[in-house]
Amino acid sequence: MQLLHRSPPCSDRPAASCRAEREIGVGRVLVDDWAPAFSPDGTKIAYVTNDGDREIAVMAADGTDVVQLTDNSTRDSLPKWSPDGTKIAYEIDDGDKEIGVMAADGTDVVHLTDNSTHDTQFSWSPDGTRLAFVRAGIGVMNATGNGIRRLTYSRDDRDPVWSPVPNSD
Ligand SMILES: [Ca+2]
Ligand SMILES: [Ca+2]
Ligand SMILES: [Ca+2]
Repeated sequence: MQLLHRSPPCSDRPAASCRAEREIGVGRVLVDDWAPAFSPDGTKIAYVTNDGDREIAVMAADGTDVVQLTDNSTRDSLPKWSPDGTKIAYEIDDGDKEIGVMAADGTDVVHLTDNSTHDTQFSWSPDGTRLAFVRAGIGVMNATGNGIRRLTYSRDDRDPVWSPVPNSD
């Protein structure tokens, strides 16, 4: 098993310390990046890298085979693998926040939302067909971006989490 860790925000610490805290430790390989997410099969790690704005990248779980998946002028962050490992949802900050999804190789990018409100804190349903998210309350949409339903309207409602599917084995 492997354990990755994410350190607290840098706040007012010196830049060098901040940089160190943002490194992802993979065995002895350290990467100056953050927000790591293991693929469901444990073979890959998606993470956020910074080239001025932010991009999503993927590497093998041993820190090799780095591939940058996005290359654009928006701030892309918070990669989350679909349960079957074929897609990665991520946050796109274009001034407000949007939710995007792409194939795990960086192709087939779809912006699931495109508006002037913040769409964030998304969570894949266990069957991979839907995403819960936060837009001034909790919402749910199909993983294709359509069928948006707003469930609550309180800005205090955050971090939606799906119940697990009972194991049928
Ligand atoms: Ca970017
Ligand atoms: Ca927008
Ligand atoms: Ca938005």
